Amino acid sequence: MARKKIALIGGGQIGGVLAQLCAQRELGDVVLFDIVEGMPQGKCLDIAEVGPVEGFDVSLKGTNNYADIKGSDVVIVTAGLPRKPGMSRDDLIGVNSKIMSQVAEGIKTYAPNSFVIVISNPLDAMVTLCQRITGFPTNRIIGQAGILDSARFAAFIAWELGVSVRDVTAMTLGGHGDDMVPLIRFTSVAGIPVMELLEKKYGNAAKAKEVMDAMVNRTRKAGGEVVALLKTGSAFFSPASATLAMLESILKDQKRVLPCCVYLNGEFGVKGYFVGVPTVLGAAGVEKVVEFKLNAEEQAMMDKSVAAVKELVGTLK
Ligand code: TXD
Repeated sequence: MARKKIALIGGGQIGGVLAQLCAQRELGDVVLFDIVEGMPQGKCLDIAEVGPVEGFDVSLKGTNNYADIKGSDVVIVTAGLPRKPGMSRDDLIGVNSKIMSQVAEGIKTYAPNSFVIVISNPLDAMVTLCQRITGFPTNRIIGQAGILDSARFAAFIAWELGVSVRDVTAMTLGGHGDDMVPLIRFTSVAGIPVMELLEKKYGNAAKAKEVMDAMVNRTRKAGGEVVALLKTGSAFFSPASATLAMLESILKDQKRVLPCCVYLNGEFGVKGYFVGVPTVLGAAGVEKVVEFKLNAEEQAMMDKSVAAVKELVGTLK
C-alpha cells in the first residue's frame, strides 16, 4: 500500500516544524511548498538527513511548484504572515486573504480530492476563504485553533495544580480570538472538575474563581504573550503539534473528539459559519459535530465569540 502524501503549503516556522514532525512519525511522504526559492528544498534536504538518526523512511520534497502537490491526501496551509508585537490576528486579514486566494487556487487545481487543514490567521476567516475558493465540501476543510487554545488552557491548569499535563482535559469553543470560550464546566483533572480542586487548594470559592479567571484570561491572550516575547513572529511549536493531532486522526481514522474550526449547519445555534466546536475527525474528515447544551453564561460567551467571527468574515472581499 502506497504511503500517504501530505502537502504543506508554507514552509516557514510552523511549516518547517510540521515537515519534521510528519517525517519523524512516518505519517506519509511530505511535499513542502513555499514561494521562497530554495528554502523549502533546503529544509526538506536537512530533515531528510535526520532520517538515519531518527529512523524514518518517508520522502521529503521541497518545491516552489504547485504541480508537486498533485495527489496529496491532506494539504496543510500555513502560508501567510504571522503577527508582530501589538498586532491582532485580525490585522492580518488583508495580506493573508491575498495569499490564501493563491493557495486555494493551487489546491483546487492540483489536489482537488484532498482534505485541507488551515492554520493561517485570522484562522476563522482564512478557513472560510479557503472553502469558498476551493469549493470543497465542508467535511474536507478544517481549521486548527481549538486544540492549541485548549492545550494552552490545560498547561496553565496543570502548572497551577502541580499535576501532569496528560491528566488535564480542557476545552475551548468559538473563534480563535480574544473572545474564545474556555469551558470550565467541562474541564477536569483525571475526571475531577477543576473548580473542585482549586477550591480545595485555596480553601474558598472566591479565591478559586479568581485564579481560574486569571488562567482563562491568560489562555485568551496566550498567542500574544508568545508574540511579545519572540518579537519576530508568533508561536510555532504548539500550533504544529496541535495540527499533527488532527492530521493523525484523519489519516488513521481515529475518530478523535477534538476542538476544531468547522462549518456549522445549525449546531450550537450557528448556521453557515466556521466556528470552533468539538468535532469527530476520521477518514471522512469532519464526521460529526459533538453538540451539547451550554448554560446561559456559556451561551452568552459563545454568542459573543460567534458575533466576532461573523464580523470578521463579513470583511472578506
Ligand atoms: O493555531 C493557529 N491557527 C495559529 C496560526 C497559531 C500560530 C500562528 N498562526 C498563523 O500561521 C500565523 O499568524 C501565520 O498567519 C501562519 C504561519 O505562521 P508562521 O509562524 O509559520 O509564519 P512564517 O514563518 O512567516 O511562514 C509563513 C510562510 C513563509 O515561509 C512565506 O514565504 C510563506 O508563508 N508564504 C507563502 N507561501 C505560499 N504562497 C504564498 N503566496 C505565500 N506568501 C508567503
